[in-house]
Order: sequence, then structure tokens, then C-alpha cells
Amino acid sequence: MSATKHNWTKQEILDIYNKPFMELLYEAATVHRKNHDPNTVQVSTLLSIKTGGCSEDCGYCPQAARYHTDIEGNDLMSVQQVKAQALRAKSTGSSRVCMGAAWRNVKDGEEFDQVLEMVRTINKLDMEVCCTLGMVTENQAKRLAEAGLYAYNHNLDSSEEYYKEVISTRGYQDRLDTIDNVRKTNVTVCSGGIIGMGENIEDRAGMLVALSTLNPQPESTPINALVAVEGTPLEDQKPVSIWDMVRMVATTRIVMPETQVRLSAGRTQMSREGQAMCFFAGANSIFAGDKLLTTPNPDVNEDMEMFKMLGLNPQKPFTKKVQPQTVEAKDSEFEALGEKPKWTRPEHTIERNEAAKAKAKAVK
Ligand code: SAM
Ligand code: DTB
Ligand code: SF4
Repeated sequence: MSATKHNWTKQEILDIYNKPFMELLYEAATVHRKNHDPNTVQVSTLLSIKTGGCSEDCGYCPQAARYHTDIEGNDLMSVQQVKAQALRAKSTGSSRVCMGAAWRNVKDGEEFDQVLEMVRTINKLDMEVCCTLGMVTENQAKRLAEAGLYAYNHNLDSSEEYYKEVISTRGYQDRLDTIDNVRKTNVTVCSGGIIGMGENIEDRAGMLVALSTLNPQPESTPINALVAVEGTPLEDQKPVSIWDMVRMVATTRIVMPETQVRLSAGRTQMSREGQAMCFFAGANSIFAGDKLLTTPNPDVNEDMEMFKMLGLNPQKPFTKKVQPQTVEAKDSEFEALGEKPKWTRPEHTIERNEAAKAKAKAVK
């Protein structure tokens, strides 16, 4: 039986986060070694299968249609394009492809059918397939599972309190409900968040309470440092310090001993020494490839050089869980229900989101 603790309180987490740095690092590294091979790091490649034009108002996101950013939008990629990119990722040592779509939620129809075909195609390449498509219903999660999805990424992003300062077009409970829907299948849950959005340490601890009290805890947890993109409401946020990043990674490792902690967005701002501290503190996954979804990421060759220098090895696919079976579309036991789920729209006013929207209108 797992001894993982599921009743972390905010105070307990704050006490860990605020420990003297060396104590924190030592404790996190000890937990890490007990639960993982410290020289193995899982490598995922992101693929933005549908870029930009999103209806949501997420204050951090360059893909929200209402802000003026200079990203290039794209309709849904073809299955063949996705297959070519997945093969490329595999050849550079990635074990997982994570397909992201700038959608509020999944809608049944041709586009979702195409995504299901992408999942089947990548699973047949013997790579782990992850999707991040916004909110999903139980039936949609089951269809993804049946196609061979390995993981679903759906971030809580911050504490419930601070979430309201960043997004007004959906609520925290929608995110938790989606995670619940994914949990009704054998797809693993990937959920984490962003630091550097102007939140305080209590918010960081609050997010970790929400994640660590899920039972089971997420199988992977991305910790993103905000990439402050011009035109978004958070464009003026100062880069998060490496010390905060290490503290966040270490605390995540301690409260979620078995999760794969992913050092996610923001690595272009980090030195190799900084990243090495994160790996020591328990990070054991990265996004590789010169692009995240729309913003830059370190070059793959540089990452592989860093791995060599640190003696790290990329994790093989399906190390933590067996490969799911793919059921072909014609043999599916689920049909598109065409549901109209009631995901919320709180629509409260967030001043900086309104200001960024007004600025975008003036430019257009
Ligand atoms: N549309 C889907 C959704 O929001 O769930 C999936 C894609 S969305 C881009 C996935 C995640 O990327 C967000 O939850 C957020 O954690 C992260 N993200 C987006 N923009 C970011 C930024 N500028 N800096 C850091 N992380 C970011
Ligand atoms: C996650 O937590 N981070 C990734 C992935 N999950 C989908 C996305 C980071 C996006 C950074 C901003 C961009 O490139 O658009
Ligand atoms: Fe849309 Fe996702 Fe970006 Fe929010 S984070 S604006 S839902 S793509």
C-alpha cells in the first residue's frame, strides 16, 4: 500500500517551502531518491495542433484571441503532419508527445475525431501520447482512453483564490471536474501550474494543497515559470527567480513523492546550474524541442549536452505504466454524444485583463 500523504495543509506546505534552502534541497533529494531513479529524466515534446484564436481570457496566455500578441494562429493540423512531428520527436529522444489545442473545451465532431486519430497514430509509434485540449466530459475522456491516450494535461495553474485574478471565463471547479472525468478512465493525470504570475507564496502552497489532496495524486505535475508575452495582461511580470523555482520544485517533490515533476515553461531563462539544482530537488521531466506551444524553448542539442554533462538519461516510454491498447474508430464502443456541458462562465471583472483587451482593440 502506498504511504503517500493526501491530507497536506497549507501551513504544512508553507513550512516546507520556507525551510532553510539547504535543508529543503536535502529533504527533497532524499524523497526523490526513495521514489525515482535520480539519473533518469522523462522527455516530452509539445506540439501545438491548433494554435491561437482561443475564446478564454487566461491572463498568461498568448493564444487568447482577445489580446494582441504576435503569434501565428493555425487551424487543426492533419494526422500526417502530427505523425511526421512525432517521428521527429522520437528520433531526438522524446518518449512522449503532448498535443495542445487552444480550446476552452472539447466539442464532439470532426475535429475531435481527427484528434482521436492522432492519438491512435502516435500510440502506434510506441510513444506515450498526452493531450491538453481544455475541459472534457466523461464520455470524451473515455473516447480518448479508448484511442490509446496515456496522459491528459489539465493544469490548476494557481490557488483557487488567485485563479480568480487571472481567468474569468471559467472556474476552478471546472478544472477539478475535468480531472475527475479523466480519473474515470485509465488515462494518467498531468496537472500543475505556473509561478511568477504575481501570486504570493500562500497561493503557491494553495495550489499544492489542491494537487496533493487529489487521491490519487497526479502522475505528473508541470511547474511552469511564467513566460511573460507582450500583449497579454501579465506582460510586465518580472521573471521568477531561480530560488523560487527550486523551492517550488522541491516542495512539489516532497508533497507528491511519486509524481513526475516537470520543469516546464521558462527554461530559456534558466542557467544549466539552475536547472541542475531543479533536477537535484526532484524535477524528473522536461519539455524538449525548440518551441513550447508558441514560445521558445532551449535547443534539443543543448539539452542533450546538458544531460550528458549531468549524467542524466532520457526515460524510456511506458516505464511507469504499460502502454494502453488502441481501439480503432470502427470498433469503438462509445459514440459522440454531442453533449452541451455546463462549464461555468463567472465573467467577473479582472482589471488587467480588461486593460489588455482594450489595448488590443486599439491596435486592431
Ligand atoms: N487550452 C487548454 C487549457 O487551457 O487547458 C490547453 C492548452 S494551455 C496553453 C496549457 C497550459 O499551458 C496552461 O494551463 C498553462 O499552465 C500553460 N501556459 C500557457 N501560457 C503560458 C505562459 N505564458 N507561461 C507559462 N505557462 C503557460
Ligand atoms: C504545461 O504545463 N506547460 C505546457 C504544456 N503544459 C501544455 C505549455 C507551456 C506553454 C508556454 C507558453 C507557450 O509556449 O505558448
Ligand atoms: Fe485558451 Fe488554454 Fe490559452 Fe486559456 S490557456 S487562453 S484556454 S489556450
